[in-house]
Amino acid sequence: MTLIERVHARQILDSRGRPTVEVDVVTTHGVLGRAAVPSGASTGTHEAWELRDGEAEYAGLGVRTAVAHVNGEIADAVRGFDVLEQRRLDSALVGLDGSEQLRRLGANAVLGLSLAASRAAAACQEMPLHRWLARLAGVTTPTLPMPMVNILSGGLHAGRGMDVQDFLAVPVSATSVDEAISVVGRVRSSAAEVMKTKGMTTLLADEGGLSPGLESGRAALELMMESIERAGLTPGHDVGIAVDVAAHSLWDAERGDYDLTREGRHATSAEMIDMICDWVDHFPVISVEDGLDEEDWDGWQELTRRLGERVNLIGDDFFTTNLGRLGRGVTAGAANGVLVKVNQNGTLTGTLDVIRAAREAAYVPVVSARSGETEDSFISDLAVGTAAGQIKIGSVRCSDRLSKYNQLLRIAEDTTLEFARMSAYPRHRSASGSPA
Ligand code: 2PG
Ligand code: MG
Repeated sequence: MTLIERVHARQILDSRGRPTVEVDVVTTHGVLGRAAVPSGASTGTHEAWELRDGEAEYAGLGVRTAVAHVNGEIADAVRGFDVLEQRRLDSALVGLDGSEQLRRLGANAVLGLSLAASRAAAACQEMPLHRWLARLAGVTTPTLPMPMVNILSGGLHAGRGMDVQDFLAVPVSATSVDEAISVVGRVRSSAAEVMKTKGMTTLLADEGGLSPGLESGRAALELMMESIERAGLTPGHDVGIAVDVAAHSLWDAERGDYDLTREGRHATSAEMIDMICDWVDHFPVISVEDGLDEEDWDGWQELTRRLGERVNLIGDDFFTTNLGRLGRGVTAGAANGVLVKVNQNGTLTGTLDVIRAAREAAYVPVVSARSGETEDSFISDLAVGTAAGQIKIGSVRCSDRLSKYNQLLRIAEDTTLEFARMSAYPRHRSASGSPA
């Protein structure tokens, strides 16, 4: 049977050594579904609420209260629920919490249960998780996603060594997910070689990327170009560049502008837009995430007017995987893509709804990890099952990242699944000028 019999949550550690919630859901036939909750560093104000204990243990970051909520109130409420009825379960959880942003029970408590239940549901039906998620999402043709892979890190993931948070490689000419991972692996390794020859440190940032501490975005893009070429690949043709500015972390609320500390200057919204346009004009930048602050709506509209026909403009902190904010963005003509993070939303069903709404509005989704991750590879199945077309996991280093790449490789053994290639980049033209 597929009814929930037992629920057990525990406090485990994430890739930054910080506590997070793991939940086990066991059905009446003893089938186990287990899931762990990720955690961000550069977070948006409108994200679902991560409940932390605020006590001495782990410098206030313990999650024992959230764990107790799962083992107590949530377990009592969901016992007897059918794991096959994910929407019903998730709306019961949201109703039980009853607060804005799931503040009362904690989104980390609610999400842990939600994801674990879906794993149990897949296991009960002896179905791979991505197939079950496809069914929940109403997707008939799951696909393997194109990865965007972190090479250089800055911002809150690398001690603010660079102002911009992420420079990523997109293996645009890859014809399989296997090849895609191997191509970006070459770029990652050659970036380390280039940095060594320049006498730079090659220690790892939070997502396994390198942290060259360069003073400007342009300098980082030049390093990306050199790394791609040193790997024997052609920038633009073989490998495109994606950037996550994570501009909310640069926002200076007092001055109402952006603090580019490493560049030693402040920038207005218009200057940020000019800077991003300059990158797109001079480098094979095909995707820009959070180019502006989460409340800079006018700026987002202008950025979309200037670049929306040429590159993917992805809202992360801007949309926070929130249906209402995405809807507002669509109406305003702000951005043309949405980052999808399960813990920004708080439930699996809510996350699937955001992906569906994005698709209906012709906004491209990017299923994404958080900078604080565990060995849980749920998002790989989510990206495949929803046919999102893109996934952002981090660098090809560290087990918390590799668990997800490796899961993609496992899923890819099902040869009936197609690789999305560049389908999530409708604005991209290959070097020959023909649509990709
Ligand atoms: C982001 C994510 C992942 P964080 O900004 O896109 O790179 O970072 O989890 O810290 O929000
Ligand atoms: Mg981001």
